[in-house]
Amino acid sequence: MRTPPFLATFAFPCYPRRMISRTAPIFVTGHRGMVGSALVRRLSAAGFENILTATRQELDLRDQTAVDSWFDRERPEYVIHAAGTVGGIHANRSRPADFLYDNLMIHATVLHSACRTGVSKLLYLGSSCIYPRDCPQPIREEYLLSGPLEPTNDAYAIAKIAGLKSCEAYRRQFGCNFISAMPTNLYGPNDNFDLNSSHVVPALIRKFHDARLEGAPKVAVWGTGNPRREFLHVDDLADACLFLMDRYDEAATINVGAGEDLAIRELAELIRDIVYPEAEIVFDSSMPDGTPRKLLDVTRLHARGWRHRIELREGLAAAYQWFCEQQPVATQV
Ligand code: GFB
Repeated sequence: MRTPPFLATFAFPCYPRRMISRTAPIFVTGHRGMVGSALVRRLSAAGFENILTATRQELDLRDQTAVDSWFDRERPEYVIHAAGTVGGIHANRSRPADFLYDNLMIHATVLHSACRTGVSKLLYLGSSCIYPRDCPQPIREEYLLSGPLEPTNDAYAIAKIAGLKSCEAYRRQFGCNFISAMPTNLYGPNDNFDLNSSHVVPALIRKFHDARLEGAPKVAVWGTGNPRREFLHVDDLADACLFLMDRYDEAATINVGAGEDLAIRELAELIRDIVYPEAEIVFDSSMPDGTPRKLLDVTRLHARGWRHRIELREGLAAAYQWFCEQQPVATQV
């Protein structure tokens, strides 16, 4: 697979010890999404020769019978479980039943089939929203279930916590090497830029871009701008996933992040300076702020030798370049 130009500069290290086979079949669920497509790029670049994927039309991951048949036929050796129904704060607040049902079903069927067919190793991807709304910062993995969740995404969080606990349960009962990682807020190519369902980075990239095309002087940022968020480029996450598949076999979940955060106001200014420096930022207090802060403690991952490589400003510029490359030529500026 040709490395897209905007990724050419993000050369990733080749970790010294290879722990999983590069020839055995490895199933990446959700391969068309932002995380799944980054995983396929990273695994291909690392020399994996047998990457298995299935579109939603080919395989409804909520259907246990269909998932069982697929696993019986394809017999993956490894699984990286990136599929899910995901979205930003507004989507989570508007569709809690969808987020709960879809994500519970998707991980239940995949983990059940993976255990039944003897998958050697599975990596389950959760989310930083699983941690209590007001836990100490930075958030350590052991803070899980130590307090109430953020109401705007508690349904999704419960589903992701169930997935994490399922990995532990299959390990305890059947000895499955199912590991789990909790990524922070992600951004990058193949993100969702729909303004009603997206996360903040793609939403602001789209808003500033459209405002510049239309000559609109102001751009509305939701909430107060005071909440703080940590952001990790999705290609760093994919690299961390390969690192964990090669070198992490513990039951405990592990945080994956950049280890630094900024206020939404500062993020908006960064994206404005990249996309539309003349724009005026206004804040829409009718929209929710959500969790005040969710900075992950990544000490355990750093101690094992992995660190992110794509800094936020550079990553945002690459994400905007990718976004522009997807626009019809007529609208590119
Ligand atoms: O990225 P986001 O939607 O999700 O919002 P969360 C982050 C912050 O950006 C919130 C603000 O304080 C939003 O109010 N924000 C400002 C905006 N302008 C916008 C905008 O135009 N669009 C959006 N979407 N936000 C998600 C969870 O929480 O974090 C998911 O809902 C998942 O389930 C994800 O866990 C990692 O960071 O608040």
